[in-house]
Amino acid sequence: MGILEEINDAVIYGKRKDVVAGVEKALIEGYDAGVILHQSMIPAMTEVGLRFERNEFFVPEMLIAARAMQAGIDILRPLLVEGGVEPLGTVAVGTVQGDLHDIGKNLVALMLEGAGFEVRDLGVNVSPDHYVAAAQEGVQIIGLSALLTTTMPAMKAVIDALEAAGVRGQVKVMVGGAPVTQTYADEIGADGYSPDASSATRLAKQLLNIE
Ligand code: B1M
Repeated sequence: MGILEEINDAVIYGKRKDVVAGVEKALIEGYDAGVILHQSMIPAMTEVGLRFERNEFFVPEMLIAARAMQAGIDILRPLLVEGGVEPLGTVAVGTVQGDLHDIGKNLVALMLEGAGFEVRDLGVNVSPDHYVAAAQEGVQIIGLSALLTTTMPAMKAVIDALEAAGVRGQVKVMVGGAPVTQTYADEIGADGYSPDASSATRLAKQLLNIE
C-alpha cells in the first residue's frame, strides 16, 4: 500500500496517530501538501459519507474520521498558507446556523489565507446577526458554508438579514458546501458560488476585481 492509500485508510477509520505519522512520512517522501489533501484525505471523507449513507458508519465514526482529518490538516496548514503578504481583502467565513460541519469551511479559510486574504473565521452554527456584525465592521466578503440540505435556507436568511440591516450593498456574499449549487446561489441572490476551496480563492478575487 502506498503512503497516500495509507493516509486515506487512516482517515476513513479515524486513526488520528496514523494520519499524523502518514502525513509526516508523505512530506518527507516529497509529496506536495495539496496532493496529500486532494488525492488522499478529501477522498477519504467522501468515502466516510458514502459508508454513512449505506448505514455502515454512524455519527461516531464520522466524528472520529473528522478529527483524524483535522489532525492531518493541522500539519499541512503552514505549507498551504504563505504568510507575510499585504492582504488582498478581508473575508469573514462561517458555517451557517444549525450546521456544525467545519472541515470544508476551514479549508476554504486556509486557502483564502494562503492566497493573501485576511480571514476572519466566525466558526460554526453562525447566526445571521454575526454575519451582519462582520459586514458592519467592514469585511468585504461574507463566505457562507452549509453541508446539510436542511441548513441551506440559513444562507438566504443571512442575505435577508444583511439587506434588513442596510449593509447588503457593502459586501459580496459567496456560498459553498456539498449540497449547494450555482442555481441555488442565484436563487437566493448570492454574488458567487464555488464548488471547492481552491476555486473559492479565484471567486473571492473575482468578486473584488483583483487581477
Ligand atoms: Co455529517 N452529514 N452530519 N457529520 N457529514 C454529511 C454532510 C452527509 C452528506 C453524510 C451523508 O449522509 N452522506 C449528511 C447530509 C445529508 C444532507 O443534508 N443531504 C450528513 C448528516 C445527515 C449529518 C447529521 C444530521 C447526522 C446525524 O446526526 N444524524 C449531523 C448534523 C450535525 C449538524 O451539523 N447539525 C452530522 C454530523 C457530522 C459530524 C459532526 C459527525 C461530522 C462533522 C465534523 C466536522 O465537520 N468537524 C460529519 C461529517 C464528517 C460528514 C461527512 C462524512 C464529511 C464532511 C466533510 O468534512 N467533507 C459528510 C459526507 C460528505 O460530505 N461526503 C457528512 C470533506 C470537506 C473537505 O468537504 O465540507 O464538502 P466539504 O467542503 C468542500 C466543498 O463543499 C467546498 O470546499 C470544501 C473543500 O474543497 N466548500 C465551500 C465548503 N464550504 C464552502 C464555502 C465556500 C466555498 C466552497 O464559500 C464560502
